[in-house]
Order: sequence, then structure tokens, then C-alpha cells
Amino acid sequence: MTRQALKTGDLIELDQRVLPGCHLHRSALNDVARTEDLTFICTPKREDAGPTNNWMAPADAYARLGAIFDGSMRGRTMYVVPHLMGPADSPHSRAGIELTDSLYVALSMGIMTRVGRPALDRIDAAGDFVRGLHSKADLNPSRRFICHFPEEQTIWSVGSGYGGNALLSKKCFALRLAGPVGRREGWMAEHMLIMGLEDPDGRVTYMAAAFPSACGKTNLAMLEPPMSQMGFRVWTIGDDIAWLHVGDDGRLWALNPEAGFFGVVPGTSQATNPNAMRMIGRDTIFTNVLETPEHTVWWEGMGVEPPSRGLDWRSQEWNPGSGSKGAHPNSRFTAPTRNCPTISPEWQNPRGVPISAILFGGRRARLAPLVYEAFGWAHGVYIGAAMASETTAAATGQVGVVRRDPMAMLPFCGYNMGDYFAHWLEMGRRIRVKPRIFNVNWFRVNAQGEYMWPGYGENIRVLRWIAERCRGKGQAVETPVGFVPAEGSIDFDALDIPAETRQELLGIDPAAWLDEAEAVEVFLRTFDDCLPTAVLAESEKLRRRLARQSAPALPASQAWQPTSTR
Ligand code: OXD
Ligand code: MN
Repeated sequence: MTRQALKTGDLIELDQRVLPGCHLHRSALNDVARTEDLTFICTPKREDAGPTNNWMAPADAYARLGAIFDGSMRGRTMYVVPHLMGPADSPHSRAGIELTDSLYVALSMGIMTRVGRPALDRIDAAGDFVRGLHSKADLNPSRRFICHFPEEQTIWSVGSGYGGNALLSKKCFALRLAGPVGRREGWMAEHMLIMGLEDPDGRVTYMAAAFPSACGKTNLAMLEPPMSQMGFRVWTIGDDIAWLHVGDDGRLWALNPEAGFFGVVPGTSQATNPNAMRMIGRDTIFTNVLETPEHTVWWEGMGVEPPSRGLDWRSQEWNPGSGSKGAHPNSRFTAPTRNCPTISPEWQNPRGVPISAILFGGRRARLAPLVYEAFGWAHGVYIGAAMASETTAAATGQVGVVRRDPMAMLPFCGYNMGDYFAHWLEMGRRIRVKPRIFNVNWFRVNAQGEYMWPGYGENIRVLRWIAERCRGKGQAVETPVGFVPAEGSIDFDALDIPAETRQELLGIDPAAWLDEAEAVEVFLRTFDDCLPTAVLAESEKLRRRLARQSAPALPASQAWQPTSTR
């Protein structure tokens, strides 16, 4: 199929001595990202999709898309791609079949999922599968739709070849369709990385983390500790999706249903993600990066000098003075999990791995401390529901606009998000040995707008505190928003961060948090009657704690007084 794709132009040959097994794909110019405005949940009742999803009645969707599909594959080859999500021997794995007229999609599915025999065996055993129908059709955005039919476990996607729209196993199946199934059956499908932190004694603490797209999930999942943190290591299980089940032991177990990584390329370098750099040196499909005259690849933020010329993602002559990007900002790598140098020996464990900590996070320049811990499960659900990220100039041209993105699931929750919050609360009742819930923020800036925290590999210092908290160690101070690390409990050695900045990194400003709590409540009330009262109750409790502490005009670092330590 690869040979075929090289003939049709779906793939472009790269230098196989430098990049063995690697190829380049260029998408249509208008087809470079997920299109949330063209993504629909097609349930009989609009309320079941909720206020955060686009909705279409199933009959209308079948008719509208059916007319576009009609004849759309004429003269093309249709690929039949049975795929299994999860390890072959796991009771939690599920199968799908995607029909597609895109060779690029078929090849990418071969990297991202377990295709062929294991899927067919599962379909035989289970008697069921998720039905995915995909056609590029004419790639016209006005005839582009991604429709989900939860009642029939069916996905129809037409008019796009972009991964998140067209690799139906990923966002469509493993999140939007699996979500409501999990709700019915008592498990969760989450937009989370899964990793293990091993300490010098060989103990591994498994964590799952949800951050909005483009907040560094892939980097954290493959983190390489700096020299100063010798003895610690990170094991990768997944970078995007977690299926979470309650085990017989009452713990929460996480499984990565995928078999590959579909990661953002720009910004990936030896400094930010050396393990990804090693991983994407072979067996990788690059999409929309720059092609050098030597038939290798380059992108902005690669950490090496740009070539003097090349072909940009649009296939146009490019040089460093062109004034445009060589690689598209959402250019991607598609690489098999088995090539990840930090892949955990447990990644195919049919049970998954037992989760001790759940991390939420986002990009907050001023508000959120580096890390804080929820007071308990319901408070953690509130923290997840209140999640938000601030836009960067690159994304929208507007800096600092807050976008609410509960549990990083806003574009991926296939049912009413109010019911989704209720499901989280219900899971808390089922999980006897609950993971602790944390919020992290690598993006806090000082008055000069400079990042106060170095991020990337140094984030391991925060993970270490989290792991210690999970073992009942790790000193913390109670603040109105949660427990923050006590003085000296995070290893800041060799970081050269002044004491004042350390305090500021962990400080909270009650007045700003009161404003935030109000904004969160306005957002949460959009879920009307579907919003569980327990979530609003957490909001009220937070406001009361903040009001007690509110003291005007104090610098952030001094604005709260510890009320107790643990
Ligand atoms: C992704 C995304 O591609 O979240 O994983 O957009
Ligand atoms: Mn994602």
C-alpha cells in the first residue's frame, strides 16, 4: 500500500537512509485541522447532545450526507479497515470497521490502531463493531461533515482527509462514541495521556492527565528528566486517549486504546521532546512539514538551522526569508507507539495500569498556581469542569482570551456535558480507591510577561510532588483553591529560581479567583437542569473559602495565609 501511495502521490518519498520507513504527505490547503463547526452529534433528541455540541437529527444527517456520499468514491479504491482499539487480549478493547477512499487514511489507521486479524477476531467474538464511513469526496469545506450516530454506533465523515476528522478511530470512536457507552456501562473515555513516574526505588506511580489541545500532552507523556533528576524516569502508555475502568480491587485502571501517536510537529525538538525526536526518525508519516532539497524534513521550532531552501507544506519554493511558515503550524507526525523510546512495558497490559493521580491543566498566565491538589473527588470534578486555557497569538491572533474546556473534552464529549459531569461524580462513588486530583499550570508569567517555570523536562519536579502526595507524603499547605506544595516540598535545586518567584508560582490571588469562580458559574449554568447540584455546591464552597481569605491589594505571593498544613 505504501508503494501504491508513492505512485498515486498520497505519499512522497523521503531519504530512506536518513529517515527509514518515513514518508511525507501534503494535505489539501483547506484541510489542515479538525473542523469543530462541521462536527455533529446526531441523537434523536437535541438535549442529548447538549449545549456544547452541534446537533443534527439522524434522519436529516443521513439524508444530507448520503447525497454527498452518493457516487463520491466512483473510480477510486475503497479500503476496508477493521481496527481494534486496545490490546488484543483485553476485555475492554472494542472493534470498528472504517470504509475509506483515502489511502493516506488507510495507512495512517495502520499506524494508529491494531488493524486486520485482531480486529476481525474481536468482531467475531463480540458480534458487533463501530461502523465508520469516510470519503474525501471533493474536499470542499461546504460539503464537509463529521457526523456521529451514537444509537447506531456509526460515524459518517465526508469532505476531509485530516486525521482528527478522518481517522475515525480517534476522536470520533474512542471519545465521542465511546463516551456515552462508558456512561451506560460504568467506565470513562477521556482525552488524557497516561504515564508512569518511576522513582529511584523502582516504584512506579501512574497518572492520567487532561490538557486542552496544544498544551503539551505529548511532551509530558514522553518527558525526559534532566540530569539533575537522575534516578527518576517516565514511562509512556499513551499521549491522547484513556479508557478508564474500575478494577476488582476498587482502583481506577487506564488503558490506551490507540497504537500510535498523531502529534503536532512544530516546536518538537531535542530540547522540548527528545524522545519524540528519536521516535519520529523512522516509520513515520509526516503531514504538511517542509521538505528539504535532500528529501528530509524540517519545521519551525525543530531547534536546528533552517535549510537555505525547500518546499513548504503547500509544495511551494520556500527559503528562510520567505516570510511564511515552512511547516503548517498544525503539521503532524503519525508514528507507531512501539517506536517510542519510553514506552512502558505495561502499555499492552490487558487491564491497563492503576491510576493514582488525575491531572487537569491549561494555559493560565496569571491565575493558577504551578500545581494544586483538590480537597476530594467532587472538588476535583469541579476543577475539571472549570478548566480553561488562554489563547496564544499563534492560534487566534488574540492573546489571553479564556476558553472554557472542561476536562479538555469540549470538542470530544459525545453527549450532554451536564450529564458527563454527573457521570464523573457517579464514577467517584464507584471507585473505592480514588485517584487524587490535581491541577497543573506550566504557563504562569511574571509582571514582565516571562514564564516563571522552565517546563518540559523540569516538570518532573512537579510530578514527583504529586507522586509523593499519592503515597501520603509530600507536604502541602491549604489554600482556598486546594492544597499547594509547602515550602521546600518541591525540589527547586539547580533551577536558579529566586525565592520570591517560587512563592509567586505557588501563590493565589483571592480577588482574581473570585472573579474566576463567577465566570465559571456563568459557564456552568449554561447546562441548566443537566448540571449536577454537587458541581454548583463546590463552586459555592470555593467562593465562601475565597471570601474568607479575600484581602485587597496584596501581591499574589502574599495574598493568602495558610490555614493548616499536611
Ligand atoms: C489532537 C487534538 O489531535 O486534540 O489530539 O486536537
Ligand atoms: Mn487530542
